Amino acid sequence: MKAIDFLKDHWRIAALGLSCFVGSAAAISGVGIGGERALREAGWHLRQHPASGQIHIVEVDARSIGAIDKWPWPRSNYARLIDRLRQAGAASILFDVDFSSQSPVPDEDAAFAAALDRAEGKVVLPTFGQEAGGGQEGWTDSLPTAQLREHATLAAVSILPDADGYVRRAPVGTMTDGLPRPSLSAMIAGTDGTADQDFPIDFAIDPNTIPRHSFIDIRDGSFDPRAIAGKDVVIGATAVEMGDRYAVPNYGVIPGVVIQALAAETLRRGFPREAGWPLPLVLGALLGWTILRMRTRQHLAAAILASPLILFATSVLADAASHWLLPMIPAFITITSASGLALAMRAAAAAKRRRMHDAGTGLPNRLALREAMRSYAGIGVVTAHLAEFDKLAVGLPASAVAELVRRVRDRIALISEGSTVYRIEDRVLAWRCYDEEALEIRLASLRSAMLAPVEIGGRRVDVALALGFASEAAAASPDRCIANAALAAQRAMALGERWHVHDAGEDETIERELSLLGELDEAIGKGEIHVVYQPKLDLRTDKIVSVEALVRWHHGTRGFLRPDLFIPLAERNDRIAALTLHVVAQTIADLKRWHALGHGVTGAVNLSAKLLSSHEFIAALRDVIRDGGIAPDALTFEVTESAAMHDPDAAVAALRSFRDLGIAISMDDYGTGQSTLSYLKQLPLNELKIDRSFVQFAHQNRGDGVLVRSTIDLAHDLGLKVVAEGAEDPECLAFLRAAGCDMVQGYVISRPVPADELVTLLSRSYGVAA
Ligand code: G
Ligand code: G
Ligand code: MN
Repeated sequence: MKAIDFLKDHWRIAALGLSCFVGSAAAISGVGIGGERALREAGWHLRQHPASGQIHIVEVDARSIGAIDKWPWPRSNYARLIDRLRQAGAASILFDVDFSSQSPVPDEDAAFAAALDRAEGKVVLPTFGQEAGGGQEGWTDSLPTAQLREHATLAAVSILPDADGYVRRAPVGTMTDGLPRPSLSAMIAGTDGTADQDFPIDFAIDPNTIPRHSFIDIRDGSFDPRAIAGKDVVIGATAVEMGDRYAVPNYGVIPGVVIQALAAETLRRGFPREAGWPLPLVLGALLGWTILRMRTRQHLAAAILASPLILFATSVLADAASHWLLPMIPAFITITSASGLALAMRAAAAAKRRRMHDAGTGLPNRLALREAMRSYAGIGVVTAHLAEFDKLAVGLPASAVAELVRRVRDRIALISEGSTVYRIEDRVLAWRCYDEEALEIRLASLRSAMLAPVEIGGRRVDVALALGFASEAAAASPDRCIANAALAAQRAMALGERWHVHDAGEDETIERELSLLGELDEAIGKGEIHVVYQPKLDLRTDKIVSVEALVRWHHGTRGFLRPDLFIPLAERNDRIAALTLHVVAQTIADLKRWHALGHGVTGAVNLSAKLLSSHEFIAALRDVIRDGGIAPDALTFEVTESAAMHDPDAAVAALRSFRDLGIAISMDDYGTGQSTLSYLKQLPLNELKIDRSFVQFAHQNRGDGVLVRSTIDLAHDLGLKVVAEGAEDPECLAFLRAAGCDMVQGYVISRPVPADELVTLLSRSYGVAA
């Protein structure tokens, strides 16, 4: 379990690292600026609050313009305004009105200058920044006329929209011709700062709450002076036709003078502190980590939903509480990425969980077992193979089969000592074993538990289990161990054992068989399958009258392979018909050559029991005999006793069909099976071959001798020819001759030899003296 947790945390750390990287990359590349603005606007909405009331606006509004009815206004109007404000006790009087050119009437300027003088420096006049013309770089300020600025303080009222046309920031001061000058807002707020420094305007302050007065009302004294006392008064145009209007976030297009007032209100709170993105990114990383660590779906959902709110609230609170402005988008991107990765991880984990479970029963499957074996070691894997599973699957609905498997699982769980039970195949359950000691006892109790039928949907179903075991240490991989255990249960089933322990020797056999099987198909084509012949001597004529065809495989790399090795393999894997047809064809070809040389010899081919019930084989055999162009009575099939015993009716039918083709039938290995001669009477036989275990010592061993002699007599009574096989010495041959045997096959005559060598044997005579 530890190892898995560790891996999972690695995953999380990597996911967090990636998320932070994406967040940082967004910050550095500046792609988040739109989001940052949107976020800030949302924050302003949330924190929206009224202005302080310290700053008042005197509007050059439509009504005033209508009342004065001359533009530009004669400057005596401004003079009267200043006097009114001064008398009302205004703290400062700041103009956002252009006085850079002289009035057409000099008296008007003089009146204004006099009012400025009376105000004793309380009045601030604006300088407007504009791009320097005439090919010069930088900015120049257009100042109020010399006559006016003599009695006033100057402040910059430049407004610098962003590239998208929105005004979001205001300068603290401007630098003109090497001369620093404070901005109007800095002047009102009394902020010290560096020229060319700027700051973000706080649009949480509602511009509509800044107290406003119509110019004409102030000029004419129709206002409450107490409202103005101690206030900073900014005078500027708000009438649409004056054109001094700018787009700002959240409030549409507003007059420049209002922006000045807002900027001043902003600074009155203190200078806004703009933090870099790394600080909020750390918060984003912490939240991202929390998201990545959530275990349950509910917690994850809560973390994913709460994190952006926390980030947003943090930014709003930081601004509200201490005028900190935090760029949040990189942190947002970080948590978004972490959320995405957490969800992806969850989806992947869910998919994995689905892959690791059997759909029918919900039990963990082979994959899950393999995974568990990779994580921690056990002693071995035990498997339970449900006998007759196919019958159950056919006889019961799918849900009942699943229920049945779960019931079996429950019984296994009673003895598996807390081990998880896996369904590794439809019919095979498996669990892990951690202590071998009581295993056999536990399996015995499982077997006795299985004696009670399982009740499914009112039906009682008997389930038998074949059990297998394979050691984990002995297997090269978990997969291999599982396969070994499954194979062991299958072996137990096939062998009728209670349980079977896999052993490595079986592996080797299987491996060899598997690779041989693949090669066997090719071997026939490549000419690696040969046929050798062992003569049968006719004791009456002392001539070789027949030969037994014995197959040989000269394997390219393994050398000479004995038939005991590959015949059973071919039988189990449906290759025996092809192989036998090959032997038959080869034997026919060789017989034809010998016949041509004048030797009237017959050939015997061994026939596997499997072929007795194969209609395809009989059909193909007909073709081979026809194509071979030889009289079928030159052929004999040797069939073992056990083959004929296995399914007597089928055997009789098959042998009949061979006989109908003209082929003689010989009973091979006689004496090793359970049959009696009287039983054999029912089979269409021509010949009996007494097994070499009786023949070999018949001349020395009295019992064998009696057996061989009586068998010969009885066979003769049934009209069968008798062949004694396995005669190795002349004394044995003499005994068989005396016993009246018809033919002898054995080393005393010849070992099996290739077709060419046989020709010389055929012309020899085998007299008693030989
Ligand atoms: O001498 P030898 O090792 O070939 O014989 C081993 C066994 O292989 C014998 O029992 C023999 O019957 C069997 N055998 C040899 N050739 C064939 C064949 O072509 N078909 C079958 N089914 N068995 C064969
Ligand atoms: O079962 P079948 O009759 O097909 O057996 C033929 C097998 O008997 C072949 O493997 C062949 O090599 C073997 N064989 C034939 N003659 C003798 C013999 O005299 N002694 C021994 N030991 N084996 C023999
Ligand atoms: Mn044989």
